[in-house]
Amino acid sequence: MNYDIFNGDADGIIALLQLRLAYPLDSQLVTGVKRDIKLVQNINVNAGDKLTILDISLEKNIEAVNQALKKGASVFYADHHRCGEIPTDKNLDVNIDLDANTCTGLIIDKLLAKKYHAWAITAAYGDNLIAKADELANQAGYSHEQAKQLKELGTLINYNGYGATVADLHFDPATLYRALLAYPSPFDLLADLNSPFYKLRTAYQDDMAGALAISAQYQSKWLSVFELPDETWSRRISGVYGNLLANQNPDSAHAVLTKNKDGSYLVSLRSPLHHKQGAGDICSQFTSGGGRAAAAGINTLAQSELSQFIELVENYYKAL
Ligand SMILES: [Mn+2]
Repeated sequence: MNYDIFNGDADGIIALLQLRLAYPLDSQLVTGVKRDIKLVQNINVNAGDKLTILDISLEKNIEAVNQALKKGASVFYADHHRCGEIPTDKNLDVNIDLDANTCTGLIIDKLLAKKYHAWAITAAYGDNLIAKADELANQAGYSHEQAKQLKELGTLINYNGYGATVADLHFDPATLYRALLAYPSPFDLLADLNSPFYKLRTAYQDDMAGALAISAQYQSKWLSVFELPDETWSRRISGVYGNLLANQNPDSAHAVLTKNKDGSYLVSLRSPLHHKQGAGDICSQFTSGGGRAAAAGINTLAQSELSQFIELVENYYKAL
């Protein structure tokens, strides 16, 4: 059995998209909302199975990966999140790069010698590596207008991954992946007025209007905190809204809070774009937190922990 296990965001979807455009394979898709990163544990592995795992932290999946290897499966792993100690096994092919200016889509792009380069650039835009993606688009000879289109597409696919459950999303990431597989180039997708791009664009504009109408509940030189209501649209827009805020004010960190059903907060933290560090380490100090240096989150932060969180973030960036 082949399993394609991938994060449900733009980077995860487009990493797999490039791989399967290059090497078509009948596989079972395993994915979820963007925050659902412990995906490897969801499958029942047998000897001889082939697992392709993309854009989810090895550290968070290490037990399931080790178990799969022990059962005789082979694993191809590509990612750019915290990895912890990487096991050595002849059946484990690891392609991990923790550089803050790369993403899984770009790691796969390198392996495929830029075969689906426009898609890879779209993944980089989707993972909010705007400067890097601009540079690659320029090097590849795309016009400013084309780069803008890839940026919008990446942002929209990324936006689709945010939600508490797949039911919050406009497209199940597996469905979106299958729909995108019809387009060897993102420009083909943009040319198709019936493509998911146009549905996502309208939905995004509606959700973003809701977020922009809310002002900061806390603001200092180092951090701004925004709280969105307990609504489906909030859970969809929070991460992308965090990216927008980070791009607007690159010297400050930004946290977007969304109320969970139990009254706790779902937290999206973006480090200042000019200091892409610390977010993952800060969020990891909370039980349900994790992520990368530039972008991280906490699944459940108790209301009573909010002031502690704000203090941690401010002390971290103040000290830089
Ligand atoms: Mn990624």
